Amino acid sequence: MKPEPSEEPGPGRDARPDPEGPGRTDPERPRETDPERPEERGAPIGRRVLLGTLGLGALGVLAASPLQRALESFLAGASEKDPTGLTGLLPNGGGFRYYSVASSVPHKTAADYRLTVDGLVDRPGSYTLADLRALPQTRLVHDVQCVTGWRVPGTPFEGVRLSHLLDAAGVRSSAGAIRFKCFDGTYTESLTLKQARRSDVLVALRMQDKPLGHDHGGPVRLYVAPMYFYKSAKWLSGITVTEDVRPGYWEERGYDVDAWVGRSNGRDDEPTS
Ligand SMILES: Nc1nc2c(c(=O)[nH]1)N[C@H]1C(S)=C(S)[C@@H](COP(=O)(O)O)O[C@H]1N2
Ligand SMILES: [Mo]
Repeated sequence: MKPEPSEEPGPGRDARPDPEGPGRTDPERPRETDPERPEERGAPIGRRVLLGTLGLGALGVLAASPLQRALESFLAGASEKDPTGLTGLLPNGGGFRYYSVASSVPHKTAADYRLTVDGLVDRPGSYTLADLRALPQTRLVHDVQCVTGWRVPGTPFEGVRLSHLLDAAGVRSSAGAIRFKCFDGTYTESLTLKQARRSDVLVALRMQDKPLGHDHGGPVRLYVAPMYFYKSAKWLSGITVTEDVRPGYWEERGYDVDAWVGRSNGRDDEPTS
């Protein structure tokens, strides 16, 4: 049996851009009537509990790993829709939701993980996990905000500043943007060079003061503190310096390329950085 993905579906599924822009949706509207906003196809709590059992649980088993993951996805999904907030007190709620546009993602360890840096640079190269761990680490604590509405307060991320890797590679003067690739084989992201050089943009190795687990995009994910969480590409495998910005996976499907929290996607959330 093929489980129905309940969140951010895989390529080709309801993946049409919303001509009005994602932010125009009334958040109170039943989400399942709005296929143009794939990230938001949730359901009120009653339906969500039922769907969670059939859908999110199955997704957890399929795309993530064990029961624990399925439980977390389920509880996080439930707490997002629960006006009382009581489910937020349940163990393992966490506030995070598991998202992957790929139905399965290979696991990478210190033995086989590589991050390549190439494109418009003088010194293209490749980093192992040990290489990245040996570089200066920066720890930042900000709220995480997903464009579908959920927010997780004060989450520590730690890793190497992207600007450090760019400086090490020697970015050429013709460069204007960065393209990010992921080892899930599907997801992509982008930043302008100016955004990428900000001190609150990390190639993150740790989250919540633990090594980044597979479900959160480990061993290495991008972390773009001031932007909606879709910018923070999980399972980061490639950094390519380009001339111009190329829209990423969700951006080709209607999300804003400049994803500042509170100043994009038609939303007015409190900034995160
Ligand atoms: N490779 C990859 N990165 C991704 C995504 C994805 O589907 N694949 N989803 C994005 C979105 S929309 C969000 S909200 C966050 C979710 O991160 P989490 O699964 O750690 O909660 O990852 C972002 N990075
Ligand atoms: Mo998101």
